[in-house]
Parts: sequence; structure tokens; C-alpha cells
Amino acid sequence: MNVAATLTEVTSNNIEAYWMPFTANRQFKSAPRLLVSAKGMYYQSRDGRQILDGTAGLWCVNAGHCRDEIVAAVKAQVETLDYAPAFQMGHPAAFELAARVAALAPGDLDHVFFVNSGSEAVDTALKIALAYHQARGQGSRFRLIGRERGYHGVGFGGIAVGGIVTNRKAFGPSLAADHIAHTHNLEKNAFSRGEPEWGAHLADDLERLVALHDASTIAAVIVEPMAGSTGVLVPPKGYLKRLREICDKHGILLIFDEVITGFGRLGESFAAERFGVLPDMITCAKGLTNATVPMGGVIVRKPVYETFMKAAPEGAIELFHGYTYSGHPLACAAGLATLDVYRKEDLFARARKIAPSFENAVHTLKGTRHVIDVRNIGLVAGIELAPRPGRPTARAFETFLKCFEKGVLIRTTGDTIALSPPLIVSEAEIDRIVQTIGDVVKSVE
Ligand code: PXG
Repeated sequence: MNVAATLTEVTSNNIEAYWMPFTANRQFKSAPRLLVSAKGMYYQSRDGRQILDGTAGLWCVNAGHCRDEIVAAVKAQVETLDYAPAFQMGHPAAFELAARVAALAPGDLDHVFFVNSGSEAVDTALKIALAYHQARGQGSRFRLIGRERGYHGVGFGGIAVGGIVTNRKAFGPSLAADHIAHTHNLEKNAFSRGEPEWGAHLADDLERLVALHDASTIAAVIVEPMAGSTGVLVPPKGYLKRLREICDKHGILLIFDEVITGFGRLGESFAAERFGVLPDMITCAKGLTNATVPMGGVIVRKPVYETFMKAAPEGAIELFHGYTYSGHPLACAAGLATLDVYRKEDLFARARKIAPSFENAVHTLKGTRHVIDVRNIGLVAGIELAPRPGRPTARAFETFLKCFEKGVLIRTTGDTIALSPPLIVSEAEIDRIVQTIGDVVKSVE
């Protein structure tokens, strides 16, 4: 047992105060699952078990846990410069990290606005889109388009364009938003490997919204190039290209929400590169710092940034937006060290190389009781189970609990198991994850 881990105890006296996010609080607190340390591919649980991480935390620890180089960089930074004001002041690491991220991003995506999470990245990108159109005299473009089943975090902007009903229904009306159709279709695409053949035409749904609202009212379209949280929806072949074309035709900005897909998850630095489609903005977070310190960013194409620089009077602030912790020194140190690890170990290429083994392994679950689909791309897979009659999500959640008991961390969303292991995962670890899921799924009712 790690000594530090024993210092703080969760007891019946202190378990109540923490209101846990996206968690069934009452159920969790009756039987807590606690992690106390981590290294490489493994967590250690409070009861001293090694837990194989099949999900890179929450899709974020792409280089594996507690990497020495990243830990050392954060330690050195906190001893040197703990904080610097983010407005009208700067510190060198923020500039260096922005330049490094811009160099990784494709095309002329070469300016970076730093934030502290994926949700803030999304809200920032949406605000940039609205202000961009205003700066070039098209202020009537106030509408934002997302996609059914989309997840863009939990800010008011993100839930306006998001398409997951439970995340929106309690929070009232917000921004002017509408949604194109999602791309999920089991009849056509079940058990596809990589990008499904069917469905490029679903991008044309954007034309329906243009006809309904008129292009002159639409500022931007935001989609996850591969939808993660909703249960791993891989874009159909040609779909994203078509979306790009329709946006271009109507002067609409295209935003890729790459909070999950950024930093190697699909075997390239960004999904934009993987799919050969250049959006106007990319939102990122998670893998940017290997989740060691919270950080997100919006990567913006040169003409968008230049529009702001040209529109504002000399000496004026060009964008009235920012956070106390934008470009926080610790996050920047973690980000720089993380990008060094990715480069030194060529981890994006490693993900690309091991992806076929991962694909083969997850598809061995085809034919297992309850499994109605397996889909995958890069180091992501979705294994969809038939819902238990009358009790949707119960079968998948029970699978999650039993896998955890067997020492494997998976993630479930609805009735889909989502896998996204750190990019350092070995073939043997992939096999163990898949084998455990297979055994458990067979055993649950
Ligand atoms: N956009 C996308 C595409 C995301 O996946 C966010 C924005 C919000 O990021 P923050 O940092 O504000 O949480 C996300 C986050 C899951 C899961 O298991 C996914 C996310 C977060 C937690 C769990 O599906 N994605």
C-alpha cells in the first residue's frame, strides 16, 4: 500500500459531503470504489488490488499513469512559478506550449486559446464562432448546430449543442441551437471495422437545417469527429468531408470537438488528420496534459484569428473572454512534458500500429451472448449490449461492476461498453481486457 494513500480515509463520517459528478451518489456511497494510486497501465484500489485501466481514466491518460517525466516537470514548475496572471501578463511556458500544439495541429490551425477543461474549450469555441461572424459584419449568424447524441461537455454552450437528452432536459432553454441527425444505425453498420460504409449522406441533414433556418442565421456546426460519450459512433466513410463541403458552401464554421480524439487516440495527433478534413477550430483537453493537470484548448485557423486582429481598434482587447487559469503554469509544464513523452516514444504511431490487434481482439466478442454490435477505430471500441428488457443500462452497469471486481476498469454509457486504453497498452493487456469482458458478459443476466 502506498503510504500517501493511507493518509486520507473515506469513512462513514466523511463520505457524504462530496457530491460526486455524473454518479449515482446514493448507490456509490453504499459501496464505494476507491482508487489510491496509479502507475503505467494500472490503478491500485483502496483494497489493495491492481486494476488494469481499459479506459485511460476517462479517455485522458494517453501516455499511461504517473509518468516520471511529467511528474518531474510539474514538481519543478510548482517550485519555480506557481501562478502568473493570465490577463495582460504572460509566462514563457504558455507561449511554448501553444506553439507546440499549433505545430502538431494540421493545416493553418495555428493559434491556441487555453482553458481548463473540455467544457470550457467548447464554450470558448462557440463564443469565438459567434464573435467571428460579428467581427466580419455577419452578426445575424447567432445559431449553433450540433448533432443528436453529441457530447460537448456540461457548460450552457455545450449542452445547447449537445444531443444527449439527460444532460439537457433539467436545465431549461439556453442558446439558439439545433441538431443534425446522428449516424448510428445497427441495421446497416453493425460489426463494422473502422469507418462504416453506410451513412455519408447523413451529412446532408445539415442542408435541411439550412433550408429551415437560413444560412444567414447559422454561425457554426460542432461535431465530435468520432462520438465518444454517447457510445462510440465512428463516422461513416466520406461523412466528415461532406459536412465540410456543406459548411463551406454556406459560410458556416466547422468545429471538431476533439476532447477525446486529440493526442493520438485515433493514431494521429488529431482526428482531423486521420480523416483528412480540416475544421476551422479544434477543441481539445484530456490528452493535452495526460490529465495530470486540468487543461483544455481551442485551436483556431489563421484566418479566424486574423479576422479578430483586424477588426479591433489598435490597443483594444480583441476577444472579451478568458479564465483566471488560462495557460496555468502547472498545466503548461504538464502539457510540454506530455508532448515530449508522446514524441520520444512515438506514441501516436504506436497506437496506429497496435490498432489492428485491438480491432481483432474486440471483434472476437461478436457472437457472445447479449452483444449486438462491436465498433472500433484507433484505440477506441464500443461494445453494445442488448438492453435488459424494461431496465436499460442495467446490464452494462453490472458488467462494469463485475469487470472491476475482476481487476479491469471499463466504462459504460447506456448499454455500450467503451474502451480507450492508454496508448502504451500491450497485446497481452488488450487480450486480458477483452477476455474479462467476454467472461463477464456471458455471466450476466
Ligand atoms: N467534449 C467532448 C467530446 C468530450 O468527450 C467534453 C467535451 C467535456 O470535457 P470536460 O473536461 O469538461 O469533462 C468531453 C468529456 C465518458 C466521459 O466516459 C466522457 C467525457 C468526460 C467524462 C466521461 O463518456 N468527455
